This record gives sequence, C-alpha cells and structure tokens, in this order.
Amino acid sequence: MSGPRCGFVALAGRPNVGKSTLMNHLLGRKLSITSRKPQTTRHNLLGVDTRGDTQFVYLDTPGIHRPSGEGSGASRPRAGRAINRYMVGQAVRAVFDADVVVLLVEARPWTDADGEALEQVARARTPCVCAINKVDRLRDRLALLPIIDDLRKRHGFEAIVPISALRSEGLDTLADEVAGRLPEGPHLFGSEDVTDRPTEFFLAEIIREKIMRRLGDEVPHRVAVGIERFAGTAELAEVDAVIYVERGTQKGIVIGKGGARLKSIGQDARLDIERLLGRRAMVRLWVKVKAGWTNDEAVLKTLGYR
Ligand SMILES: Nc1nc2c(ncn2[C@@H]2O[C@H](COP(=O)(O)OP(=O)(O)OP(=O)(O)O)[C@@H](O)[C@H]2O)c(=O)[nH]1
Ligand SMILES: [Mg+2]
Repeated sequence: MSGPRCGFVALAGRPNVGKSTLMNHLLGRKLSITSRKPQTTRHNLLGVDTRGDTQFVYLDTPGIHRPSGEGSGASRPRAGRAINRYMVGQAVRAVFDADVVVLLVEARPWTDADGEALEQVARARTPCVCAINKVDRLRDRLALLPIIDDLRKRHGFEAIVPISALRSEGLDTLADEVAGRLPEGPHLFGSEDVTDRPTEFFLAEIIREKIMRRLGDEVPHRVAVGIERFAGTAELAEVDAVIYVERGTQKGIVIGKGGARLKSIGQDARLDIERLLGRRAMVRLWVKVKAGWTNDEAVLKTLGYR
C-alpha cells in the first residue's frame, strides 16, 4: 500500500491550445477564463483537484510564446513588451517548479510555437506527459498515428494521451498518467480547497474575459481590469471596476457607440459574477487611459502583474 500523493502539475503549451479549458474540465468548474484569442491567460492560476489519496495541484499557465513586437531587436535578447515577458516568465517558472508538466499540443502538425514550449520543458527536465488536444476536430482518428509518431521523436514524453478538453474526453486517462508520477507525501490543501486566489481576482478575470470575447483582435491585449470596490449585502453584491487601456482610441472602442459595447460587457460579466457569488450583483464599469501600461514594469506591478 502506498501513502497519499500530492504534487504540482503545470498545464503548459503555446497560446490557444486549450490549457485553460483543460484546467476547467479537470476541475469540473470554471475557474480560468478562456477565449478564441491567443494570450487570454496572463497569470498562473492554481486549481486543486483531490481524488481520494491523490491531490493534483494544477497550474494553468499563460501560453509560451516568443515575446516580440515593437522595441525588439538583436541587441535585446528578451525583447517585446513587459507584459509578454511577464506572461512567458510565469509559464516558464511553472514548468521549472512543477513535479509533472502536461504539455498540450493540438491534433495537427507541429508548429514552431509548439517547439518553443517544448524547448522550455526540455530545459527544465521536468517529467512531461503530452496531451494531444482538440481530437474532436479530427474526422478520422487514424490521423492521430503520424502525430503520435512525430511527438515520440521530438521528446522522451512519459506518455502521450489524446484528449478533447472541451468534451472532457480522455481526461481520466490523462489524470491517471499524471497521478502515478506525483510524489508521495501529505496533501498541501484541504480536500474542499479549489484555488488560492481572492474573489477579486476572479471578478477582474470575468470582466476581462467578456472584453476578450466582445472586442476584436488587438484591443483586448491592451486591456487590464482593476477592482476598485467589492461590497454589498448578502442579497446583492456591488462591484466597481476600472478597465485600463493604453490610448484614447481604445477607450472609444471599449465604450462603443452610445456606450453600447461597455453595457454588453457589463451585462455578460454580471451574469457570470452572479453565478460565481451565488447572489445578485450590480457591476459598474469605468474606462481609463493608462498610457503605455503594457510596457511599463512599474505600472504593471500596480495592476497585479508582479
Ligand atoms: N474543438 C475544441 N476546441 C477546444 C478544445 N479545447 C479548447 N478549445 C478551444 O480553443 C480555444 C482556446 O482555448 P483556451 O482554453 O482559452 O486556450 P489556452 O491554451 O488557455 O489559451 P491562452 O490562455 O491564450 O494561452 C477556445 O476557443 C476553446 O473553446 C477542444 O478540446 N476541442
Ligand atoms: Mg489560457
């Protein structure tokens, strides 16, 4: 008979492969925000799943990508915006600190972006299970065989497991492969614990998710959300939040014609916040310009990116 097991499991991979969707479906509840756009997740987020003697401490991570963009150049090896460096730094740290990494790839040919994520896993030498996600998109499951063959050649994965995070397929197999590789030891969290972040973190993330989903490709990546006030009564929660953007034009886009877009974002967010809190909520949003916040280390810290 072996004793209890407990360990940290980093869910890593390039942006948009489905890490946050996987975390939510492993936990059976929505903790991480998701969207069709890459670079949705910005902070490592811990999610605890206790199954009998085994406690999985999952870490959803931002997508590993090469920070690029303005200001890049050969003379600056870690070029790119400060926020991108922060995001990739979070993910890389999780990969190095974890007991097991689940590297997500998609059920389609390998990309350079997958290579960048694998490079970090290889450098960290953390035992790694590869999850081939989005297999529901394959018309023919035989198409998996060359993908698996290719993955075997790229790294000494502990196991390779096809999954559909969205449809919760293959997740028990994945969890079993991970469980056997977790260290023996006492559980670090109570059996009812799910995460370690305060409610305000999730309020801000819900609002940011609605912005990610309501706006086009560019502006969401220039948006941060700060909770100014979280109060109210047992029946009604009151949430005041500020949406920070970098420029006046972005402010106009977030607000929309006659305030229509901001109103929709607020309504979407309110429904999810009510679900989270289990009571009615009033959500008030303001939009403010904080020039260049995505590339200013000091301002990033004040917005919780530390
Ligand atoms: N068809 C299909 N879509 C999926 C699956 N898993 C995730 N997706 C979709 O892929 C998109 C990205 O999912 P996320 O979970 O936000 O991806 P992520 O890896 O966390 O992305 P970043 O946080 O931006 O790095 C969303 O539109 C998801 O609905 C899956 O198993 N099947
Ligand atoms: Mg994510």
